[in-house]
Amino acid sequence: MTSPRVVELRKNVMNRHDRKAALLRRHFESTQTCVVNLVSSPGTGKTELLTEILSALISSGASAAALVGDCATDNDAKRLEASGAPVRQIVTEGLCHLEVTMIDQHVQGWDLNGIDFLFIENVGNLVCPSAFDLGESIRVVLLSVTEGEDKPLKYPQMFNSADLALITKMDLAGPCEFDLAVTRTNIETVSPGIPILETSARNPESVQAVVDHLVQLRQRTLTTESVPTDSLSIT
Ligand SMILES: Nc1nc2c(ncn2[C@@H]2O[C@H](COP(=O)(O)OP(=O)(O)OP(=O)(O)O)[C@@H](O)[C@H]2O)c(=O)[nH]1
Ligand SMILES: [Mg+2]
Repeated sequence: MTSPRVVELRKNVMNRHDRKAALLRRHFESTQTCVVNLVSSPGTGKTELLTEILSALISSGASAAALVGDCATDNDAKRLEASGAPVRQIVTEGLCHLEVTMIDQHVQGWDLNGIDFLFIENVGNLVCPSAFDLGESIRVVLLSVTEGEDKPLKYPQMFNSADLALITKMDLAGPCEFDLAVTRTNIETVSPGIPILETSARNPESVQAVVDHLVQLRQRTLTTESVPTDSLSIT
């Protein structure tokens, strides 16, 4: 008779996370900060692409910052800082995903009113991050040409919880004998209607296409009504 109690406890913890994430999302809306959560398996190219996206946004006059989660090291924060954006590393000490409390803690001291885009590079993992709402406005899933076309079918939650899918490292598609049509069909199967963009961190036009798409999504997600920040309490 112990298993129903375990399930009940997990449900309560998740409810607490979701409530906190909803509050944090309202806070980000009140500062007009578009929060983008990047999820993928390890090594898909999140850091390399995000560095290019941050540079392109900053060159266009937008303001952008990034949080990056890893089990250990601040390697990725150091790489992202090359873009000129403010960056903070979240070291999870083995935890396989980021949680909303970590986001809340790591944005402390930043004036969010001056940040148009806050990117969150999640821990590389194609399972756990899909279950954790970080208060983001947009979730982006990345899949590289080296990972195999079947990943969307094997990890459907990661794809059907996302708002945008990026197929990365397209410069390697030929040598990897990557089947783009099959991959697109597989993504469509688990997440009908999701926009899909093909990218390479080494192709500035493909980076710009992602930036343009994110700018459009930001316009759509921003609420017209501003929420007074002093009415929000994140505990
Ligand atoms: N050819 C090619 N290589 C890429 C591209 N993007 C990333 N890489 C390489 O792929 C490797 C992994 O890239 P990262 O950006 O570290 O991947 P990541 O998803 O941030 O990895 P984790 O943070 O460990 O999950 C590195 O050696 C990159 O140089 C790309 O568009 N084309
Ligand atoms: Mg990375």
